[in-house]
Formats: sequence, C-alpha cells, structure tokens
Amino acid sequence: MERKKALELVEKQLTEHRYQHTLGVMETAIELAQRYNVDEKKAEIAAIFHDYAKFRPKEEMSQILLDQNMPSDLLVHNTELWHAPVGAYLVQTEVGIHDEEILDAIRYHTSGRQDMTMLEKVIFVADYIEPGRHFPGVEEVRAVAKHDLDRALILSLRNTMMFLIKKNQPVYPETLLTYNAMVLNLK
Ligand code: DGI
Ligand code: FE
Ligand code: FE
Ligand code: FE
Repeated sequence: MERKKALELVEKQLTEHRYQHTLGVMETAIELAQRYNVDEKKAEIAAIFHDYAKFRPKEEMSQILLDQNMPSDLLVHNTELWHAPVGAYLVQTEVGIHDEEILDAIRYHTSGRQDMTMLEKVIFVADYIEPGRHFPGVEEVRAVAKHDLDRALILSLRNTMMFLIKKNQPVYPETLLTYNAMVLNLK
C-alpha cells in the first residue's frame, strides 16, 4: 500500500497528537530498518498502522479479544495492552493487510514477545524513541539504538517495567519473558 493512502486511513482512527506520534514512529522505523537491514516498506506500513486500534472503545476491544481467542490473560492486565493484538486483527479485517510479519509487528508492539523478529524489534524500539517521546531515559535508548538494536530494546523494556513497578502496577508476563530472553541472548 502507498504511504499516502495508508496515512489517510490511519489519520481517521487517531487524534492529532497520536497521528503526529505515528509519523514519528514511521520516520524512526524507516531509519532503523535501513540501519539494521530490515525491509523498509514493511517497517513503514507496520509503523503507520501500529496504533490503529488505540481509540477503539474498551468494550469493542475486549469483545474482539474473546471472539478471536486472543490470550485471555490480557483481559486481567492493563487495558493499554489491548490495542496491539486488536490492532493487528482490525488492520487485517478493515484495511486488508495480510502480511503476517507486518501483523506480528503490530500485534507485539506493546507487550513484546520471546524471539522477536528484526521487524518486531524495529517497530517496538521506534515506538519508544520517536522524536515526540520525552520521558526520562529516552535519550540513552536513542543513542544505543544507533549501534545496538537488542540493547535498545532491553533498555526500553527495562524502563517500561520499572515505570509500571514504581506505580504499583502489574507487569504483563510476556513483557518480562521478552526482557529475560533478550538478556539471556546478549553476547
Ligand atoms: O501506544 P503507545 O502509547 O504509543 O505505546 P505502547 O503501545 O508501547 O503502550 C505502552 C503503554 O502500555 C505504556 O504506557 C505502558 C503500558 N503498559 C501497561 N502494562 C504494560 C505496558 N507495557 C508493557 N510493555 N507491558 C506491560 O505489562
Ligand atoms: Fe501502541
Ligand atoms: Fe511500545
Ligand atoms: Fe505507539
């Protein structure tokens, strides 16, 4: 799909702020894809659609999670986790994107998963470091992403988990499993 068409479709789903975030993720994902030899076109499309479901009503998202047999433990965890798998589903059914690599990059962009593909890592890290992000620690992750995508992913997972723990919030098991798998694989 052409970039212009994809952006038109996603803009309708998002607030202006979230659309600007999406443009930042797109630019950053393309840069990372070039740097780490990942398919740029797939990175562009996955980035454009990664937050497609962000503003769907919670009732619609939980219904899709149930109907589509998505991991049921998502229902008891933070609702922020839902838009990723629901987005993968809606991008397939409403937008007609069927590329499994792109859909997986959308599906796992919030929780992460063990054995992430390079495209999944690019989207996850781009989402965290795009120029519109301003939280503590983001500069370090931006710097590390210039030479080591795995370490940048570990840092973003660590920061996210620490942020949740400091707020007395649960950590979705898949996020911790992603962190553990990445650290165990570090060379
Ligand atoms: O949709 P975005 O805001 O662009 O970013 P995202 O899809 O990565 O969502 C991140 C939010 O999800 C972040 O504010 C933390 C929250 N969250 C809640 N529980 C978890 C979680 N993120 C992860 N990775 N794991 C959790 O268990
Ligand atoms: Fe998201
Ligand atoms: Fe993220
Ligand atoms: Fe995002």
